[in-house]
Amino acid sequence: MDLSTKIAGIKLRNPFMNASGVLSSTPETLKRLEKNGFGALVTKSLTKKPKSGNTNPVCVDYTPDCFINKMGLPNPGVCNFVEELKEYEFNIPIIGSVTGSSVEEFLYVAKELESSPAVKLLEINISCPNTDGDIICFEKDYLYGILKALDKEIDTSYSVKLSPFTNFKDLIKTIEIINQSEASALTLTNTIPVRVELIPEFEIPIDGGQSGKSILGLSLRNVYEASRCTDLDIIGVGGISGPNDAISYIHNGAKALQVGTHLKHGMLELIIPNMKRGIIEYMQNKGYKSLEDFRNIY
Ligand code: RRO
Repeated sequence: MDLSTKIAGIKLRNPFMNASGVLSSTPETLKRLEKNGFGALVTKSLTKKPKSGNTNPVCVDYTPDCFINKMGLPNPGVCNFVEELKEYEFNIPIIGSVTGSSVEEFLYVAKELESSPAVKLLEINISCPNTDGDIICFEKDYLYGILKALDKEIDTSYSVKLSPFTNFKDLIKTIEIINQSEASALTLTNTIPVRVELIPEFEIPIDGGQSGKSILGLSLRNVYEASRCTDLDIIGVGGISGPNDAISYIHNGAKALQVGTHLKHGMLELIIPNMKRGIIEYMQNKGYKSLEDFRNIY
């Protein structure tokens, strides 16, 4: 059974990736993840300078299979990451996650990642909920400026990672801007910005990003709406914990899938093999030969 797919023309042996930031902060952890059956691996979002991130608690279990995180972009800085990456060889594509707080920083990080032969695609993260400023993807001029700068100076294909929109007209307007750029793909979606109080565990409220099962419906709707207004490849992410979730994302237009929160539950080495097995069973029952046979069917 053929589970292969293509994102930005890059062939993947299967559609599964880890979501950026989940178990992926060093090249060594990516190398360990490679053994767990993924089709591609995504780095932690990288900035120009190293960042230590926020102080604990940075990630709390909120409801079953749902996290709230305020990691605050902890990462070793792009140059250190790329240097360390040279020590490893990968048999699957590495996707470099690019972030920053100015157009110049996005460009700097993208250029550094592009210099690494392991990095086959960039994911432009303009949707981190844990920055000091506004979430970039909601600021159309800023978004346009970043994409124009990338198009001028970067050759590597890229996917743009958006926040989950609740106003779908706004999502479509944002995608219209991305459609004018050289982006090859969309990653939908990042975590939802929320505020929670965990009484009596912590004395202060936590502003952070909500992930896991509780965001599946919203992320899936974003994938569906996007697939109706763009030909960009779509990478679906948000609440995928079993084959049926993965199949839903493909039905609604996704060509690849990222698993995040669920990687922290259960046995890591079984998660992707179990999802693949479930998809193969579904395909056998329906007589499908490839993922394209049941993608975007609505
Ligand atoms: O590091 C984080 O706080 C973080 C990032 Br960069 C992101 O894109 N999404 C998220 O929920 N947390």
